[in-house]
Amino acid sequence: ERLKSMPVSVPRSQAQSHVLWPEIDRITAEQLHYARQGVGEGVWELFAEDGEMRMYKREEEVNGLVVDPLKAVHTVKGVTGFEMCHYFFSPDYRLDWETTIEQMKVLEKVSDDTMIFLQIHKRVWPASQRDALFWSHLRQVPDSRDPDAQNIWIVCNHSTEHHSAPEKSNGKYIREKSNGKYIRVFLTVALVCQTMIEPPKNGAQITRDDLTCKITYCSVVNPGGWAPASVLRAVYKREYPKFLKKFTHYVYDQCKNKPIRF
Ligand code: 16C
Repeated sequence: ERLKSMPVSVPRSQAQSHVLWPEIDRITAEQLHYARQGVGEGVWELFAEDGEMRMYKREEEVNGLVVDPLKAVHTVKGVTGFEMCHYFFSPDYRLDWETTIEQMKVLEKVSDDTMIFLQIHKRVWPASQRDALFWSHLRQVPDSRDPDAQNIWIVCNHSTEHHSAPEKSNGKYIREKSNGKYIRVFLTVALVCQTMIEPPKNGAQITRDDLTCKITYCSVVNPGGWAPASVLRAVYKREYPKFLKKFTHYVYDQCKNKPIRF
Protein backbone atom coordinates (compact mmCIF):
# COMPACT_ATOMS: atom_id res chain seq x y z
CA GLU A 1 0.00 0.00 0.00
CA ARG A 2 2.76 2.39 0.94
CA LEU A 3 4.53 1.76 -2.34
CA LYS A 4 1.49 2.87 -4.29
CA SER A 5 1.74 6.41 -2.98
CA MET A 6 5.42 6.79 -3.72
CA PRO A 7 6.50 8.88 -6.69
CA VAL A 8 7.08 6.78 -9.77
CA SER A 9 9.76 8.92 -11.34
CA VAL A 10 13.01 10.35 -10.07
CA PRO A 11 12.80 14.15 -9.91
CA ARG A 12 14.46 15.69 -12.96
CA SER A 13 15.94 18.63 -11.11
CA GLN A 14 16.91 18.95 -7.46
CA ALA A 15 15.43 22.46 -7.68
CA GLN A 16 11.93 20.94 -7.67
CA SER A 17 11.62 21.34 -3.92
CA HIS A 18 12.46 25.06 -4.04
CA VAL A 19 9.72 27.65 -3.50
CA LEU A 20 10.53 29.18 -6.89
CA TRP A 21 10.15 25.92 -8.78
CA PRO A 22 6.60 26.38 -10.13
CA GLU A 23 7.59 29.77 -11.52
CA ILE A 24 10.86 28.47 -12.96
CA ASP A 25 9.08 25.57 -14.62
CA ARG A 26 6.32 27.76 -16.07
CA ILE A 27 8.52 30.63 -17.35
CA THR A 28 11.07 28.24 -18.85
CA ALA A 29 8.33 26.41 -20.76
CA GLU A 30 6.83 29.71 -21.95
CA GLN A 31 10.20 31.00 -23.11
CA LEU A 32 10.93 27.80 -24.98
CA HIS A 33 7.62 28.09 -26.78
CA TYR A 34 8.24 31.76 -27.54
CA ALA A 35 11.76 31.10 -28.82
CA ARG A 36 10.52 28.43 -31.21
CA GLN A 37 8.07 30.82 -32.88
CA GLY A 38 9.58 32.30 -36.02
CA VAL A 39 10.28 35.94 -36.75
CA GLY A 40 8.47 35.96 -40.08
CA GLU A 41 5.09 37.42 -39.24
CA GLY A 42 6.13 40.97 -40.01
CA VAL A 43 6.15 42.20 -36.42
CA TRP A 44 9.88 41.71 -36.03
CA GLU A 45 12.25 44.24 -37.51
CA LEU A 46 15.77 43.20 -38.50
CA PHE A 47 18.33 45.55 -36.97
CA ALA A 48 21.65 43.72 -37.12
CA GLU A 49 23.12 41.09 -39.37
CA ASP A 50 26.59 39.55 -39.44
CA GLY A 51 27.38 36.28 -41.19
CA GLU A 52 24.83 33.75 -39.95
CA MET A 53 23.61 36.04 -37.18
CA ARG A 54 20.32 37.96 -37.46
CA MET A 55 18.89 40.23 -34.76
CA TYR A 56 15.33 41.44 -34.64
CA LYS A 57 13.49 43.85 -32.34
CA ARG A 58 10.01 45.12 -31.70
CA GLU A 59 9.71 48.67 -30.44
CA GLU A 60 7.64 48.70 -27.26
CA GLU A 61 7.24 51.02 -24.31
CA VAL A 62 5.69 50.45 -20.88
CA ASN A 63 4.89 53.56 -18.81
CA GLY A 64 7.22 55.56 -21.00
CA LEU A 65 10.13 53.14 -20.61
CA VAL A 66 11.64 51.37 -23.62
CA VAL A 67 11.27 47.60 -23.25
CA ASP A 68 11.86 46.53 -26.88
CA PRO A 69 11.77 42.71 -27.11
CA LEU A 70 14.75 41.24 -28.93
CA LYS A 71 15.06 37.99 -30.80
CA ALA A 72 18.24 36.73 -32.41
CA VAL A 73 19.12 33.64 -34.42
CA HIS A 74 22.58 32.36 -35.13
CA THR A 75 24.29 29.22 -36.39
CA VAL A 76 27.70 28.13 -35.15
CA LYS A 77 29.68 25.14 -36.37
CA GLY A 78 31.78 22.84 -34.17
CA VAL A 79 29.92 23.08 -30.88
CA THR A 80 26.87 21.45 -29.29
CA GLY A 81 23.78 23.07 -27.81
CA PHE A 82 24.74 21.71 -24.42
CA GLU A 83 28.18 23.35 -24.62
CA MET A 84 26.67 26.73 -25.57
CA CYS A 85 24.18 26.58 -22.72
CA HIS A 86 26.74 25.35 -20.21
CA TYR A 87 29.03 28.33 -20.82
CA PHE A 88 26.10 30.75 -20.73
CA PHE A 89 24.77 29.36 -17.46
CA SER A 90 27.93 28.76 -15.44
CA PRO A 91 29.18 31.64 -13.26
CA ASP A 92 32.76 30.38 -13.76
CA TYR A 93 32.99 31.82 -17.28
CA ARG A 94 30.59 34.76 -17.12
CA LEU A 95 33.22 37.47 -16.76
CA ASP A 96 35.16 36.01 -19.70
CA TRP A 97 32.43 36.90 -22.20
CA GLU A 98 29.93 39.26 -20.51
CA THR A 99 31.20 42.80 -21.16
CA THR A 100 28.32 44.74 -19.53
CA ILE A 101 29.11 43.56 -15.99
CA GLU A 102 31.07 45.21 -13.23
CA GLN A 103 30.36 42.62 -10.51
CA MET A 104 28.60 39.29 -10.27
CA LYS A 105 27.63 37.19 -7.27
CA VAL A 106 25.82 33.89 -6.85
CA LEU A 107 23.30 34.67 -4.09
CA GLU A 108 22.01 31.13 -3.91
CA LYS A 109 22.92 27.87 -5.54
CA VAL A 110 19.57 26.14 -5.63
CA SER A 111 20.95 23.09 -7.44
CA ASP A 112 23.44 22.24 -10.18
CA ASP A 113 21.03 23.56 -12.80
CA THR A 114 19.51 26.53 -10.95
CA MET A 115 21.16 29.57 -9.37
CA ILE A 116 20.20 33.04 -8.23
CA PHE A 117 22.50 35.81 -9.46
CA LEU A 118 23.05 39.42 -8.53
CA GLN A 119 24.89 41.48 -11.11
CA ILE A 120 25.99 45.08 -11.14
CA HIS A 121 26.18 46.38 -14.67
CA LYS A 122 28.33 49.12 -16.12
CA ARG A 123 26.83 52.56 -15.97
CA VAL A 124 25.44 54.06 -19.15
CA TRP A 125 25.73 57.83 -19.22
CA PRO A 126 23.57 59.82 -18.37
CA ALA A 127 21.39 57.21 -16.66
CA SER A 128 21.87 55.76 -13.16
CA GLN A 129 23.76 52.51 -12.81
CA ARG A 130 21.70 49.31 -12.91
CA ASP A 131 21.71 46.02 -11.06
CA ALA A 132 19.91 42.80 -11.94
CA LEU A 133 18.74 40.00 -9.66
CA PHE A 134 17.51 36.89 -11.41
CA TRP A 135 17.21 33.14 -11.24
CA SER A 136 18.93 31.19 -13.98
CA HIS A 137 17.92 27.71 -14.97
CA LEU A 138 19.55 25.22 -17.34
CA ARG A 139 17.67 22.25 -18.72
CA GLN A 140 17.49 19.75 -21.49
CA VAL A 141 14.21 20.09 -23.29
CA PRO A 142 12.15 17.20 -21.98
CA ASP A 143 9.86 14.68 -23.64
CA SER A 144 8.50 15.74 -26.94
CA ARG A 145 7.26 13.84 -29.93
CA ASP A 146 9.94 15.60 -31.94
CA PRO A 147 12.92 13.18 -32.05
CA ASP A 148 15.34 16.09 -32.46
CA ALA A 149 14.08 17.61 -29.24
CA GLN A 150 16.56 15.46 -27.30
CA ASN A 151 19.27 17.71 -28.68
CA ILE A 152 17.78 20.95 -27.40
CA TRP A 153 18.94 22.79 -24.30
CA ILE A 154 17.69 26.02 -22.78
CA VAL A 155 18.96 28.53 -20.26
CA CYS A 156 16.26 30.82 -18.92
CA ASN A 157 17.00 33.91 -16.80
CA HIS A 158 14.18 35.75 -15.07
CA SER A 159 14.09 38.55 -12.49
CA THR A 160 13.26 37.61 -8.92
CA GLU A 161 13.65 38.84 -5.36
CA HIS A 162 16.00 37.68 -2.63
CA HIS A 163 16.25 38.49 1.08
CA SER A 164 19.98 39.08 0.82
CA ALA A 165 19.62 41.87 -1.77
CA PRO A 166 16.37 43.79 -1.43
CA GLU A 167 15.71 46.38 -4.04
CA LYS A 168 15.98 49.89 -2.64
CA SER A 169 12.42 50.58 -1.60
CA ASN A 170 12.63 54.28 -0.91
CA GLY A 171 10.81 55.21 -4.09
CA LYS A 172 11.93 55.94 -7.58
CA TYR A 173 12.44 59.66 -7.03
CA ILE A 174 14.82 59.25 -4.15
CA ARG A 175 16.72 56.44 -5.80
CA GLU A 176 17.25 58.54 -8.87
CA LYS A 177 18.53 61.37 -6.72
CA SER A 178 21.55 59.26 -5.79
CA ASN A 179 20.46 57.86 -2.44
CA GLY A 180 19.96 54.29 -3.53
CA LYS A 181 22.86 53.52 -5.78
CA TYR A 182 21.40 51.15 -8.34
CA ILE A 183 18.16 50.96 -10.24
CA ARG A 184 17.06 47.38 -10.65
CA VAL A 185 16.30 46.21 -14.19
CA PHE A 186 13.75 43.48 -14.90
CA LEU A 187 14.72 40.90 -17.41
CA THR A 188 13.52 37.75 -19.08
CA VAL A 189 16.14 36.09 -21.23
CA ALA A 190 16.26 32.73 -22.96
CA LEU A 191 19.06 31.01 -24.84
CA VAL A 192 17.83 27.97 -26.76
CA CYS A 193 20.35 25.80 -28.59
CA GLN A 194 19.85 22.78 -30.80
CA THR A 195 22.60 20.45 -31.99
CA MET A 196 22.39 19.30 -35.60
CA ILE A 197 24.59 16.33 -36.53
CA GLU A 198 25.68 15.52 -40.06
CA PRO A 199 26.14 11.74 -39.83
CA PRO A 200 29.76 10.92 -40.77
CA LYS A 201 30.33 8.65 -43.78
CA ASN A 202 30.99 4.92 -43.24
CA GLY A 203 29.89 5.02 -39.64
CA ALA A 204 33.00 6.94 -38.57
CA GLN A 205 33.14 8.69 -35.18
CA ILE A 206 31.41 12.05 -34.93
CA THR A 207 33.89 14.91 -34.92
CA ARG A 208 33.35 18.62 -34.35
CA ASP A 209 33.25 19.08 -38.15
CA ASP A 210 29.92 17.20 -38.13
CA LEU A 211 28.26 19.55 -35.63
CA THR A 212 26.17 22.66 -36.12
CA CYS A 213 24.51 24.53 -33.28
CA LYS A 214 21.33 26.46 -33.99
CA ILE A 215 20.91 29.29 -31.51
CA THR A 216 17.91 31.41 -30.60
CA TYR A 217 18.36 34.19 -28.06
CA CYS A 218 15.35 36.14 -26.76
CA SER A 219 15.49 39.04 -24.34
CA VAL A 220 13.21 41.61 -22.77
CA VAL A 221 14.80 44.12 -20.40
CA ASN A 222 12.77 46.71 -18.55
CA PRO A 223 15.20 49.44 -17.42
CA GLY A 224 13.22 49.83 -14.16
CA GLY A 225 13.49 53.61 -14.06
CA TRP A 226 14.25 56.60 -16.18
CA ALA A 227 16.69 56.22 -19.05
CA PRO A 228 16.53 58.24 -22.26
CA ALA A 229 14.96 56.16 -25.03
CA SER A 230 17.50 57.22 -27.64
CA VAL A 231 20.47 56.28 -25.45
CA LEU A 232 18.91 52.97 -24.46
CA ARG A 233 18.18 51.98 -28.05
CA ALA A 234 21.67 53.00 -29.16
CA VAL A 235 23.19 50.95 -26.33
CA TYR A 236 21.33 47.74 -27.03
CA LYS A 237 21.87 48.00 -30.80
CA ARG A 238 25.57 47.98 -30.07
CA GLU A 239 25.65 45.60 -27.08
CA TYR A 240 23.48 42.68 -28.24
CA PRO A 241 25.42 41.95 -31.46
CA LYS A 242 28.67 42.42 -29.56
CA PHE A 243 27.50 39.94 -26.93
CA LEU A 244 26.33 37.22 -29.30
CA LYS A 245 29.47 37.37 -31.45
CA LYS A 246 31.83 37.46 -28.51
CA PHE A 247 30.00 34.75 -26.57
CA THR A 248 29.76 32.28 -29.47
CA HIS A 249 33.45 32.81 -30.42
CA TYR A 250 34.35 32.24 -26.80
CA VAL A 251 32.48 28.94 -26.60
CA TYR A 252 33.98 27.81 -29.91
CA ASP A 253 37.49 28.58 -28.63
CA GLN A 254 36.90 26.88 -25.30
CA CYS A 255 35.59 23.72 -26.92
CA LYS A 256 37.69 23.24 -30.04
CA ASN A 257 40.36 21.02 -28.47
CA LYS A 258 38.11 19.30 -25.94
CA PRO A 259 36.00 16.14 -26.24
CA ILE A 260 32.46 16.79 -27.48
CA ARG A 261 29.81 17.10 -24.73
CA PHE A 262 26.19 16.47 -25.60
O1 16C B 1 21.96 37.66 -21.62
C1 16C B 1 23.02 38.19 -21.39
N1 16C B 1 23.64 38.08 -20.22
C2 16C B 1 23.15 37.33 -19.10
C3 16C B 1 24.22 37.17 -18.09
O2 16C B 1 24.74 38.40 -17.68
C4 16C B 1 21.91 37.94 -18.46
C5 16C B 1 21.98 39.42 -18.42
C6 16C B 1 21.17 40.27 -19.01
C7 16C B 1 21.53 41.71 -19.12
C8 16C B 1 20.51 42.61 -18.57
C9 16C B 1 20.80 44.02 -18.98
C10 16C B 1 21.17 44.86 -17.84
C11 16C B 1 21.24 46.28 -18.21
C12 16C B 1 22.61 46.76 -18.04
C13 16C B 1 22.87 48.13 -18.45
C14 16C B 1 23.56 48.16 -19.79
C15 16C B 1 25.01 48.04 -19.68
C16 16C B 1 25.68 48.30 -20.99
C17 16C B 1 27.09 48.63 -20.75
C18 16C B 1 27.79 49.10 -21.95
C19 16C B 1 29.14 49.62 -21.63
O3 16C B 1 20.81 37.44 -19.12
C20 16C B 1 23.70 39.03 -22.49
C21 16C B 1 23.36 40.46 -22.35
C22 16C B 1 23.76 41.25 -23.56
C23 16C B 1 23.84 42.74 -23.42
C24 16C B 1 22.57 43.38 -23.01
C25 16C B 1 22.53 44.86 -23.21
C26 16C B 1 21.12 45.30 -22.93
C27 16C B 1 20.95 46.74 -22.81
C28 16C B 1 19.52 47.03 -22.43
C29 16C B 1 19.38 48.37 -21.85
C30 16C B 1 19.05 48.30 -20.39
C31 16C B 1 18.86 49.61 -19.70
C32 16C B 1 20.07 50.44 -19.57
C33 16C B 1 19.83 51.64 -18.81
C34 16C B 1 20.56 52.82 -19.34
